[in-house]
Amino acid sequence: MIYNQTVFESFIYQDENRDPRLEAIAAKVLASERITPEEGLILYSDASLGFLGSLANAVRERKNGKTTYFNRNFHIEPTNICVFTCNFCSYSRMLKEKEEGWELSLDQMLDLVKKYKGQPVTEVHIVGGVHPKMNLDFFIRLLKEIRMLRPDLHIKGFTAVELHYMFRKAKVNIEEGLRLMKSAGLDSLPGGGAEIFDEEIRSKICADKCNADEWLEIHETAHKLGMHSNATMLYGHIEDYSHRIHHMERLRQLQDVTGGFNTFIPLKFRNKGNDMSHVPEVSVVEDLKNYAVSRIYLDNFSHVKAYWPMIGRNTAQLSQAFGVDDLDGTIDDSTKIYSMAGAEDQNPALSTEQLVELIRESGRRPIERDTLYNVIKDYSEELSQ
Ligand code: V47
Ligand code: SF4
Repeated sequence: MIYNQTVFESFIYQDENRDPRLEAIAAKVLASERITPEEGLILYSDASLGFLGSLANAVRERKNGKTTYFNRNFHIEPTNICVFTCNFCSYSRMLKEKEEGWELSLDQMLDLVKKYKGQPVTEVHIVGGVHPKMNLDFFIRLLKEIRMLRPDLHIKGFTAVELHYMFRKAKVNIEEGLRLMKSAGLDSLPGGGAEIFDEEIRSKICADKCNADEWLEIHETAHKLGMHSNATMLYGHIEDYSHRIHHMERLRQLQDVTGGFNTFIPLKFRNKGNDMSHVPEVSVVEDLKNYAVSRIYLDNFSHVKAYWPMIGRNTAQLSQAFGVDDLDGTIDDSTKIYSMAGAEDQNPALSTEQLVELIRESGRRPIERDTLYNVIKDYSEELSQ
């Protein structure tokens, strides 16, 4: 065990306001036992930030030691035109609002890939709106061409929402569609589109896109075909703690069956420029609490990622003491999803040196990984210099 259990327990049990329910939860977590949904709710409602941080950090260090991972990737966002109307989205434009929208041609996207020729990126992340004219055939061509240009690159692309729409239009079922995408070069799926699985909340924030069962079915099928994927949760809007626990419970259950999820990524709702601007954003304390409860609850997920372009560099640093072991990538400014929603980093770009320094300053061991968490480079050697 990497942490000192006796010191940890005495820290927890000496709390002046000892709560037997929290003590029982801590004992379970330290014994690597799974907590129940009810216990998850107690953590959200009644545990102090210090308690949550200590417990989440114990889980984090048991699973990943002092390591914080990052990768080198770039984004392709084929379009921000979208047939759906998610109320929280600041990014999408409808076809009729074309002046603010973009749609990249196949050649424009391939030019982006060529721009990274010779650069040590290991992943391309393809994500965007849902354009009615960009169909399955178009994306199969894109995947094949990227594969030819960069056979070494891991292609992580297309949320379950995008896939659900393009498969339905092409009249193929989920398994056929995923097999076609996989043989064209798709390696894994990003975690987007999950939002909140509770159908009542979902109907209020993103009524018209694929539902929770469909999202989960696409990920389950991908896992069965040997593809990995991520899972997100959009939090801090009109949901309550019970909806977050329900969301994570469904993910935990699927992960028990397939083991195909790499990483859990909580996404903080940002309120600029969308139809939910009247909903205030939650505090940094709430962000840290949420990372910690996720880390404790999702006992079968190896990694919890803080997506720094959205929460900012300072919270990203702090999050590593609250369960987070992954800070995504050294992305350049090729993503607009968060800058359009009011994120801290309007032009998200961090060099490898800056990201390594940010991790090092937090007392963690920076390791560059590939998409599947194979180690590319251990930067801890450079720590002592
Ligand atoms: O599903 C949209 C979110 C997601 C807002 O898998 C918003 O490695 C906050 O899934 N405030 C797409 N969030 C991005 C995504 C992602 C990002 C980074 C890494 C990975 C990965 C996946 O963006 C959407 C939605 O939940 N989003 N608008 C907003 N206003
Ligand atoms: Fe479209 Fe995705 Fe925005 Fe929803 S979140 S409107 S599906 S781009």
